[in-house]
Amino acid sequence: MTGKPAILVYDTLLAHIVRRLETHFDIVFAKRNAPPAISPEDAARIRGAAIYGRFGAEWIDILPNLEIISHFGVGYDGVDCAAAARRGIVVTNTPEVLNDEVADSTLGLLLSTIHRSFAAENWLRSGNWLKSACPLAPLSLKGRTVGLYGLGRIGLEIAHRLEPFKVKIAYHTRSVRDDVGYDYYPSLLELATAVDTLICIVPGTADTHKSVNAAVFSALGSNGVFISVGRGSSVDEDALVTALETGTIAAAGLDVFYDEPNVPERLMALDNAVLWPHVASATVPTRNAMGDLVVDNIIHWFADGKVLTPVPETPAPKV
Ligand code: NAP
Ligand code: 8YV
Repeated sequence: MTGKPAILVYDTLLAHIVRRLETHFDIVFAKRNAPPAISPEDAARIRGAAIYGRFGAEWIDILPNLEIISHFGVGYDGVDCAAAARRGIVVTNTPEVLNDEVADSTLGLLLSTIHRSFAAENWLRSGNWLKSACPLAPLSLKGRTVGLYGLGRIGLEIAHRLEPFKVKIAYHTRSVRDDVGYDYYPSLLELATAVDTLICIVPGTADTHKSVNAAVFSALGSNGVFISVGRGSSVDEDALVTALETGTIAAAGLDVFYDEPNVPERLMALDNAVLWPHVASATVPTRNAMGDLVVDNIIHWFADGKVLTPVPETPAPKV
């Protein structure tokens, strides 16, 4: 022990983060998605945590001197912010630095889903092209109306990227925005009824939990395309699979799932679904930028008691 503040770090966190943290702090590694396994001595000396995904009361309650939880990712639905707030612990996340990457990925997922790029490449790689032309993609982006469920930092970047594709754009959020000209719908069902393409980019919360359900898919319709890049918890995944199997909707492109990394076999068997392993922000430059924000929040906290990006549930002095 060096007398430096001790930081608990999930063992699968980006190496870039660990390298930077090691120069300033003592590191105590912990297994992610496993019950806490830490000595009482280490638990007592830990003052910060660099984590991602789940970090619940089972961790917070055994770290008596924890001051900051720095989450790698803008969505921090796995962190028990209520438990942190009760203890006066600040939680930080990594907003803004990934907006463009996720928006770019979303357009890629949308186009891959509509043009069935995966099927076309498989057609070539399997040698079928030597025998016959690749089957036509049944759908096109041309003439579509795209609804955004969520129009925040990332949703707005997605909308801006959609404009050159000459599609109509609409959205549903809890409060209407006065800085955009897109059609607003006060409910998700009304939005789904009005569009043929739905992009989910809302946080995982109690309100959004399984909000994209069978009624929404029915309203989206048989020419419907569903793109999921927010949280899998916002989607009734059984209803989605059934909608794809029965032709209630035409296709889906999914970057997030209800029980990651587990994906239902019924979904894996479908040829009208594009499935990505939660990679919308997964490029080296963007993940390094996210990682820098994780580290800089911790460095600032111990240097001057301020942070760059506190979450709303645990307000703290900002740099
Ligand atoms: P943000 O700026 O906070 O935007 C969230 C948007 O969702 C806002 O427009 C908000 O508007 C809307 N919203 C929230 N709750 C709602 C509800 N119950 N009903 C309708 N609309 C609701 O967040 P962001 O930075 O854009 O990120 C959004 C989410 O994307 C993150 O929380 C994360 O879960 C996910 N994400 C996924 C990836 C990936 O790799 N796939 C990467 C980054 C982020 P109102 O407050 O007006 O309702
Ligand atoms: C990351 C994300 O994959 O930022 C988010 O909310 O979903 C992605 O950028 C994830 O948070 C890292 O676990």
